[in-house]
Amino acid sequence: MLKKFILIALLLKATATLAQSANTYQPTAENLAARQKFQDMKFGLFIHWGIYSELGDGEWVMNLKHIPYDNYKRLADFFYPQAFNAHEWVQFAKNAGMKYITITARHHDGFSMFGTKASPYNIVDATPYHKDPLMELAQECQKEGIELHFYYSLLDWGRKDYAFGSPIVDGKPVKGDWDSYINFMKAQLTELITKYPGVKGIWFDGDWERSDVNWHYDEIYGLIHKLNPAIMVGNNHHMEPKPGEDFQMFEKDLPGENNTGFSGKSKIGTLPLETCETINNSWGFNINDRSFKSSKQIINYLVNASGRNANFLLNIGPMPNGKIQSEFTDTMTLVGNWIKNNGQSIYGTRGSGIAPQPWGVVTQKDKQLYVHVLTMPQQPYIFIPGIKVNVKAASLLNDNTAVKYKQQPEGLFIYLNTVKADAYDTIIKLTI
Ligand code: JFZ
Repeated sequence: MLKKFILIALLLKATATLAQSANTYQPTAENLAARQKFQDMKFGLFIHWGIYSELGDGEWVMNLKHIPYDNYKRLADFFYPQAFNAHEWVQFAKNAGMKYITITARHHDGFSMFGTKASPYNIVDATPYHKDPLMELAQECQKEGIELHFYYSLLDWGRKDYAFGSPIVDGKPVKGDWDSYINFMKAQLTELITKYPGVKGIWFDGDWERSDVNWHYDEIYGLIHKLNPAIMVGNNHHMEPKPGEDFQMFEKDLPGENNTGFSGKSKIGTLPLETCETINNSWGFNINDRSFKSSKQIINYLVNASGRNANFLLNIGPMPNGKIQSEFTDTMTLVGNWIKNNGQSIYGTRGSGIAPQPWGVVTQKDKQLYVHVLTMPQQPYIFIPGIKVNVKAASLLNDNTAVKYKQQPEGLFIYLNTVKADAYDTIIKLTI
């Protein structure tokens, strides 16, 4: 009886400490510095690349086309990205004005795009390529001063230990071995963080498939921060951030919007923000998808994200041979040229606290406010409500010509009649 009581008391204490440790995540000074740097970068390249790329139908192709796992696995037998060149990818990102790369280390299909001891189903051991592109990318990123983050899927369409709650789907078991699966992920995450130089973030996805389950985030996030306290942990669970996370992400929505239906539960919190969108309608390579966004649309999205205090992570799906299709390169060259001239109004800025307006947004860096007029208004002026600080000067960012303005208690009027409108974004710099 007494023994039983002591056991229960001990158990209760253990659960209490566990719950506490999960809820009392204290980011280290290095982590807080990493968050600032993350926010300064503003623009990142998202890359979805895997054996699914071979089928040219997106990263969900196994699921969408009902390809049994054992058939799908054959894609590994002939995955040979002969034209993959880490230097080209990093140059693509740099030329586009991007400061970091987030790449799929393992997507829902469960195939590891890196060399791993935790599973033979990986690019080094299971393909004739026998090389580790993520290692080459990590080294190249370090050399070129680009931050590297890894996308990592929580859900897995192939592993036997990844338990499904519902009846068997395409041969996936109902009963798994959850502890084994969690340990597998911890082993892989340890490799990703300790073996690859300069990794700065982990981008989790797939929680939403089994939102009922205990993902052991306290252990997983705890492990990541123990291995490297500065790592930025984010999770695409479409909910409010959980303890142990370092940034909050939005998928296909600017913070505050919910066009996708994904962002309904994610109230904007206090962590750094990031929103992802893709260059056409697909994440992984899709040979039929020609709904390419224009350079103007991409710049618009970047500016709108910056004005809402968020980073923009723009996705491309490279081809199975490792090449990036020319349409993407062409568009991103235009975006990069624009950023070369206007980057000071984006990089290192924060949201100004001024709400988005029908004509655009305002970003801020120290004593500068950058007024981004994305849509020229009908009337020859714009009004910025609620500017209380004294505006000392206003000029056009691209040629420094003075811009007329009038400050009133209710806000600031900026007169555009003498201003030459820019095709992408007319930027007026205010000194406060
Ligand atoms: C997820 C992935 O499934 C997708 O393949 C891609 O990697 C993207 C960036 O992230 O997309 C989702 C996630 C959740 C839902 C839909 C798409 N959802 O909850 O409906």
